[in-house]
Amino acid sequence: MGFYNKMSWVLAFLGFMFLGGLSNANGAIHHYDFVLKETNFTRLCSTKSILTVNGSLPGPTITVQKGDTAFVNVHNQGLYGLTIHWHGVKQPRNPWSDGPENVTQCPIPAGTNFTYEVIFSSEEGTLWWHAHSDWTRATVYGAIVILPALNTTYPFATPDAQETLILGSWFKGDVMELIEYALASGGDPNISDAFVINGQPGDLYDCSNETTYRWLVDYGKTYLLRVINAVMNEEQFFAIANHTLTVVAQDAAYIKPITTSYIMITPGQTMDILVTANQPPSHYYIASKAYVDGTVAFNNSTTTAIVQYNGNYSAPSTTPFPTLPDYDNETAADNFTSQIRALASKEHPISVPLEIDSKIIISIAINERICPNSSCSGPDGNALSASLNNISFELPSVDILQAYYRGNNNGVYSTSFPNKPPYTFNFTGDVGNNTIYPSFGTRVRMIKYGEGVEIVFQGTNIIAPENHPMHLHGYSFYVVGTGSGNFNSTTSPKTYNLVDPPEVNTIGVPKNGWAAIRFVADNPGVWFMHCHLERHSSWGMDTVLIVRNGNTTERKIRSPPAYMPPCSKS
Ligand SMILES: *[C@@H]1O[C@H](CO)[C@@H](O)[C@H](O)[C@H]1NC(C)=O
Ligand SMILES: *[C@@H]1O[C@H](CO)[C@@H](O)[C@H](O)[C@H]1NC(C)=O
Ligand SMILES: *[C@@H]1O[C@H](CO)[C@@H](O)[C@H](O)[C@H]1NC(C)=O
Ligand SMILES: *[C@@H]1O[C@H](CO)[C@@H](O)[C@H](O)[C@H]1NC(C)=O
Ligand SMILES: *[C@@H]1O[C@H](CO)[C@@H](O)[C@H](O)[C@H]1NC(C)=O
Ligand SMILES: *[C@@H]1O[C@H](CO)[C@@H](O)[C@H](O)[C@H]1NC(C)=O
Ligand SMILES: *[C@@H]1O[C@H](CO)[C@@H](O)[C@H](O)[C@H]1NC(C)=O
Ligand SMILES: *[C@@H]1O[C@H](CO)[C@@H](O)[C@H](O)[C@H]1NC(C)=O
Ligand SMILES: *[C@@H]1O[C@H](CO)[C@@H](O)[C@H](O)[C@H]1NC(C)=O
Ligand SMILES: *[C@@H]1O[C@H](CO)[C@@H](O)[C@H](O)[C@H]1NC(C)=O
Ligand SMILES: *[C@@H]1O[C@H](CO)[C@@H](O)[C@H](O)[C@H]1NC(C)=O
Ligand SMILES: *[C@@H]1O[C@H](CO)[C@@H](O)[C@H](O)[C@H]1NC(C)=O
Ligand SMILES: [Cu+2]
Repeated sequence: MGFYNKMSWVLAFLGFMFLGGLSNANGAIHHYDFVLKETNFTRLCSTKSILTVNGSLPGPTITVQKGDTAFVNVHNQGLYGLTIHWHGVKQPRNPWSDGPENVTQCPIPAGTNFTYEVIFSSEEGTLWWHAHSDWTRATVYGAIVILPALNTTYPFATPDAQETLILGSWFKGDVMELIEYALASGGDPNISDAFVINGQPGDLYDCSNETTYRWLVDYGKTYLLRVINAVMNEEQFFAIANHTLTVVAQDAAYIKPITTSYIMITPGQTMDILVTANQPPSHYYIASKAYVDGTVAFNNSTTTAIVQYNGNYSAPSTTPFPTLPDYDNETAADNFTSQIRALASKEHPISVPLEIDSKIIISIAINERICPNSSCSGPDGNALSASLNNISFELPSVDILQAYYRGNNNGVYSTSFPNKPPYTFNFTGDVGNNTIYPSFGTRVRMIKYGEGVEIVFQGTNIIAPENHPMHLHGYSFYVVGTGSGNFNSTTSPKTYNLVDPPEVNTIGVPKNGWAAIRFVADNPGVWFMHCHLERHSSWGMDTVLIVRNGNTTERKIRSPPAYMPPCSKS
């Protein structure tokens, strides 16, 4: 750490000398090399080749201080093109390095490299990075740790040490083949074969006894535990036997501490948790399993790791196991999420927009795409699909950012994403057949620089209602309200929390309910917005917000880097 920090400061000085105003003036500069390559891993009694960064699962951790910049040179030595996304990093004015395939860049072709400039600004806490091409994020992911800036500290006693646990999915087969097959057949993709903690399934699965992840702790110390949900398709309940969790941050923003025995965390979210090793020195299970509120196929298994105290004692004959809520316990999930409030202190203030210029209501639905002769394996012989405001998003083959920036849209996208659902009906009741079939297209919503924006996500009962973790790139946003049933524009806003709403980048929209978010559109760019359940995103539960330039240089998208990966003419 010491050497690395010194290197950073040398580099920061050089960066200041040579890059001048290009980078965040106050922050240090860090450099990372990510080598994407196929690597053999043995899990669940069999060996297979997976795509990794630098041969490890999870990949390397990026550690910075608030306000720093990291240059990450991605060398693609894999078999196909792909991109990397820095989940939750706002990247002020710099959509060029955001990553979603064919939204802000075309894939980095195999055999080439591309350097991302990851610009940190107000984020402090934990974020993560992952591949953003098809289902490659199943194995290409890692943590981002953002420490307090120089001369500042945590809004709680400085922890003695830190630990990161990343929850993930493991598939025995090839994930790229799996999603290609699902999209071609129209049916549900196969569920994963295991969940993993730091790449290990844990000893409830076959052949995993010896490799279960162990977190070594010293009695009496307090740890800052960073939990990241990188799972592909399921929300998670997570707990540690006999240890109390004190949740202090979510999505790299501080919250009022929540003392709890378990958390519910959706794919895309992160939580920072204080854990004190104050139990009799022994071994204790950490466990995580799915929380599912819909009638959908899901992985119903449990991944484990072990908290192991350092010292001399005999290992317990039975390792205590935590009590996790049942997989379908909505009360338990809501009880936890309803407690989350921004810290909203003098050092960590919030600024919720009170004046709203753009009000957008977005219905979220699972749909069907009609197949000729009912030849698909989804419902009614159709293919499964998904939509926002009844539009199922289609990725273009030239990135939207480039088309927008060069001013030659040329049919790449249309700006007609609607402000509200095309039909109004009882979204969360008996929806009939009217909105089962969406329309298809690459429709984006334009937003003026500086506007106060409110988006109400309205869950629907179409085909298969469930919780949808909606994620917005380029921003974090305030969750000012959530509720069950239909959003009512007269009564629902009266329930808003404008005092200490949590500031996040991913919000679980309750099953057959709604969530209202607010933000100021002060980051010009092309920003993907999508469900972080990977199968829903693949089916079209996505759209793009284009935030226009403001009227000064500091309010405009930066010039593109000298090199961007080429878009092939296919
Ligand atoms: C991975 O394993 C396969 C089959 O076991 C083997 O053929 C291949 O050479 C291995 N690759 C590497 C990079 O070790
Ligand atoms: C990375 O890509 C750039 C642009 O194509 C190229 O000039 C450079 O040689 C590459 N560097 C490495 C280390 O591959
Ligand atoms: C941090 O604190 C040190 C010592 O108190 C001081 O010399 C330095 O200027 C401070 N740096 C910043 C960026 O505030
Ligand atoms: C380890 O593996 C054995 C044999 O598969 C199994 O009986 C046992 O329950 C596993 N778990 C532990 C914690 O030993
Ligand atoms: C862990 O908690 C359980 C249930 O509260 C208790 O019975 C057990 O004694 C505890 N184990 C240890 C090692 O403290
Ligand atoms: C999931 O597993 C639990 C027990 O582990 C079981 O009670 C429940 O029925 C299972 N649910 C489904 C949908 O398979
Ligand atoms: C659901 O979880 C809550 C809170 O943990 C608990 O009180 C309740 O008994 C659980 N419900 C069921 C059906 O287990
Ligand atoms: C959440 O659960 C705790 C403990 O079971 C209980 O005291 C509290 O009332 C619950 N809160 C809500 C909002 O349901
Ligand atoms: C992205 O565009 C490229 C062509 O530039 C195309 O080959 C690729 O299939 C597209 N990706 C997706 C996910 O549509
Ligand atoms: C919508 O449908 C639900 C479920 O049938 C029902 O409880 C609710 O009252 C309906 N709402 C309206 C506004 O009709
Ligand atoms: C909805 O569509 C399905 C399949 O096309 C059909 O079987 C069903 O009767 C329709 N229901 C209504 C209420 O129209
Ligand atoms: C909204 O709630 C008000 C007050 O309960 C009610 O009069 C109105 O009909 C509701 N609006 C809709 C669209 O359901
Ligand atoms: Cu979803």
